[in-house]
Amino acid sequence: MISMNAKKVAVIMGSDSDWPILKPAVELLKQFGIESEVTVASAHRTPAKVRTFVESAPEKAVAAFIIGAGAAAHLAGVVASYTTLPVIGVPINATSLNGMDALLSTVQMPSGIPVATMAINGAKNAAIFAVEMFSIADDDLKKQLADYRAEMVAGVEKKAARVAA
Ligand code: RP5
Repeated sequence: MISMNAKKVAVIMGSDSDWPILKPAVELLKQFGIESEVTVASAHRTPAKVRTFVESAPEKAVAAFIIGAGAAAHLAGVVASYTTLPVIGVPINATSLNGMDALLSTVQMPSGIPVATMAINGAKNAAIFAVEMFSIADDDLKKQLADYRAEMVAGVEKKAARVAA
């Protein structure tokens, strides 16, 4: 059984070439004090590794997955098939189709096995979404999210003032 304190995020990418896109998500999680475990495993090239990693996640206190993959990006869906923990998918722009291939492969899941799909290369939103889920039962994370929003507003206002000057 997952403890209410289980807040680790497992981050899986289909290739090491996806890391520059996923790295900001891991950094953002760290900023919120959320631990992550990162690995490279491919639905196509290393399917056995994917299954073993996902099935061992609960005993490592993993409470959600962030999955990034490009091309025919089945990885998030395959991960979702092995777990009932929430799976957040990040389609990655890795081919001449500019990420549309990955977006459609990630988002068009058959009914019953959901993947919460972010924008193409939208890794930071994946991290924020995970923090939002964890914040449901964590007032400190709620406060951190409110501060993060307030900083965003201040940043936008600062830029707006520059435009208006
Ligand atoms: C996918 O194919 C990976 O997630 C990556 O986005 C894409 C290209 O992989 P490499 O050929 O760079 O290893 O499986």
